[in-house]
Amino acid sequence: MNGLYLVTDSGIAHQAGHTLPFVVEEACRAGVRWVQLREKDLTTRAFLELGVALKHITQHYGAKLIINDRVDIALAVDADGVHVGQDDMPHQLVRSLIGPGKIIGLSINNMDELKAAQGADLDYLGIATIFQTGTKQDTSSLLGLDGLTAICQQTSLPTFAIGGINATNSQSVVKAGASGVAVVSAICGQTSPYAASRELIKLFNGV
Ligand code: TZP
Ligand code: MG
Repeated sequence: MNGLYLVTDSGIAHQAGHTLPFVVEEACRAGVRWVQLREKDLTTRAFLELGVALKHITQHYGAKLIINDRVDIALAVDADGVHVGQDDMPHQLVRSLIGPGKIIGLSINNMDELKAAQGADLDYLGIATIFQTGTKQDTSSLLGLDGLTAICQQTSLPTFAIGGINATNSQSVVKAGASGVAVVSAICGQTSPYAASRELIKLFNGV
């Protein structure tokens, strides 16, 4: 499985003229096998409906569907897992709710948060924020490639780097030690999410 992780933002998809299910279908068709439904401005009902739609698409392509923040939605759509940040439901509680067979990802913004997560029952770490991004307003301070390397060297968990990653810099991120790259605008905001995904996968495989 390649290490490209699509994190959704339906606002960015709409600005580019796409529905979110279209973006996810095109990305999966191109080979993306990790999809995170991350929506901050939707009602519970709309979030759920998108979750159901994305579950059908990801299941068809054999891609993992991870739900950001919302354990209830993950359970309701039988997603593959949940991604939480430092201010969300504690990952131990997420595990007790979703069970041992599901995936849990945790966002890590610095070395202290990494230390706190050492030995935890997690499946991967999201490492934020690597580069400047217009997608998320309240980002942590930028790690850059050196900060990313320092964190990746201290964990044996798979790591997905996120924040400002695109076709120009993705290979440097993998070379810095990340096992995968997570992107929002580099797929959701592109004229062709299919072509953008193909290019990112090609670059990933070429490292
Ligand atoms: N967490 C840290 S930065 C970010 C998230 C969800 C947004 C990344 O978006 P983009 O468009 O890939 O820079
Ligand atoms: Mg969160």
